[in-house]
Amino acid sequence: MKNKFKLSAATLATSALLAMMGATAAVAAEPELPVITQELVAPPQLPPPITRKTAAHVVVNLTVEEVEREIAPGTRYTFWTFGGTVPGKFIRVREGDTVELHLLNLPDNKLPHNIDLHAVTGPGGGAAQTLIAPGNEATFTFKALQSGLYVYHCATAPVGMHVANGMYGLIMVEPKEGMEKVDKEYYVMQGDFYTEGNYRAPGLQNFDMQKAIDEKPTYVLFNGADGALTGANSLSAKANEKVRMFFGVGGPNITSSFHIIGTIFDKVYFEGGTKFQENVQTTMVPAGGSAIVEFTPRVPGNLTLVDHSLTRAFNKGAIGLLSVAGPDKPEIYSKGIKKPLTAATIAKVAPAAKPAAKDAKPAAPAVAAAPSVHARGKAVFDANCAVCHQADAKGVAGVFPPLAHSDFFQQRPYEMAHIVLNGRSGTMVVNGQKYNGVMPAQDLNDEDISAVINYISVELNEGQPVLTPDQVRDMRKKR
Ligand code: HEC
Ligand SMILES: [Cu+2]
Repeated sequence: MKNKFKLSAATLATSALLAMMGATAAVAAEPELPVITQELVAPPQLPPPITRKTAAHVVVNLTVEEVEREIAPGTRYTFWTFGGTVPGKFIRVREGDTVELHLLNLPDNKLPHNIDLHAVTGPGGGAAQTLIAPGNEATFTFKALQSGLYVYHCATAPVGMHVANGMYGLIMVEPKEGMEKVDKEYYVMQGDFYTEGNYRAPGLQNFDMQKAIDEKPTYVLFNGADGALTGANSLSAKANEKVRMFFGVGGPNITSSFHIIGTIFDKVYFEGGTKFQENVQTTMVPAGGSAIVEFTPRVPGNLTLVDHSLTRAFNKGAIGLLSVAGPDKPEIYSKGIKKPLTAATIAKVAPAAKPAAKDAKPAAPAVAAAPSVHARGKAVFDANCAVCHQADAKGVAGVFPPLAHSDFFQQRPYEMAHIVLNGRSGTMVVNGQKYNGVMPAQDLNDEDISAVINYISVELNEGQPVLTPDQVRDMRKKR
């Protein structure tokens, strides 16, 4: 079985070379290489580092799959993928290897697809050889001449649309001497997505070509989904482990100011090339480009991956977490001290007390909420409220009031949407504790406000769902 495959692989390699060089003599010189089949794993994982010291003939079987799945909690989208995942399956070869790439276009797919690998030396990067309709398989062979981290993507017209639907991945061509040993490796790619509905608008969303042309993405995401690297999907590492991240930008349009909050990159192989820069905070990664970043978390807690063009992170989804386990190291990172200002300090800075915002409107009738709405409410809470009200919703005494078991909330749950819509400042008493803070108005849509308020009511205050998106819309009109 294995021998048979080897034979056919060699035949294919030969015919491709023949086509490329138009000569028979050069082919005979190609030594017999051991045949290896590329292991394919789902991101954020990737195949292990290469340990062999000699060239191989690496067979890569990539299957194009058009799949509908969640792009955000409660929002669905039809992705086009290499291997069923966004980004596509990671390919890992060694400089000098011959790569035999098989592209399969599943019979149930609707469109022709192909692949252009930036690791290829030759016109189109394989695009012409691999352009196939559903129900076909294409094969072509190339030699990985230059080491580096390269993007691959579909190059079928309209190319921007195929890429916008998730058709990109990374191929690492390791240098002959191999890569330095690290403790952990991850695979992350950023991409911009364009849907007809707004960010997190529920239901199945169509691709919006005009938004793509205008370069106004609805989503900017790591690994193809809002939440692909947060919550249960967060990455992890132990303190003092060396972490390497293979990072790429599929685009189609938006470059990344890639940054990890809470660490400094020890090394950045900028632009995916062979040289590195040290002690980097943020690295710029172009669309269709990459970087290898290495860092060493030292203290426990969450590191946050962002596109530091920040509204993409906080309003379009480009956020991920890497949770670090280990003992506290106060000499590196102290817990800090917080205390109320003294009367003397207050006198110096002379704050003008702001009047309390006027609360409004009678209670509305109870409304039912589906389980998916709860998932959405939690997602909205985690992304927008937890930063102040804390992940456990218990708040910080005297600074951020609790949302869990809040008597203030429970008295008028319906009115809390006004606070989210309009913000609030001035004094309030929650569970007997006085607060005099500022809550900024939250830039959320009607569905998200309704979902988060219902989530707080049902899950955090043992109450009922209290309002529908339409009721929020009416409040918004009246504000
Ligand atoms: C930047 C910090 C901040 C963020 C983000 C924030 N809040 Fe608040 N929130 C506050 C502060 C401060 C108060 C108290 C305001 C005052 O003193 O008038 C408050 C008060 C509230 C209250 C009324 C008090 C209570 O505990 O019941 C509710 C309800 C509330 N926030 C909900 C939310 C929701 C829902 C979100 C997310 C969509 C959110 N907040 C995001 C800071 C924040
Ligand atoms: Cu395609």
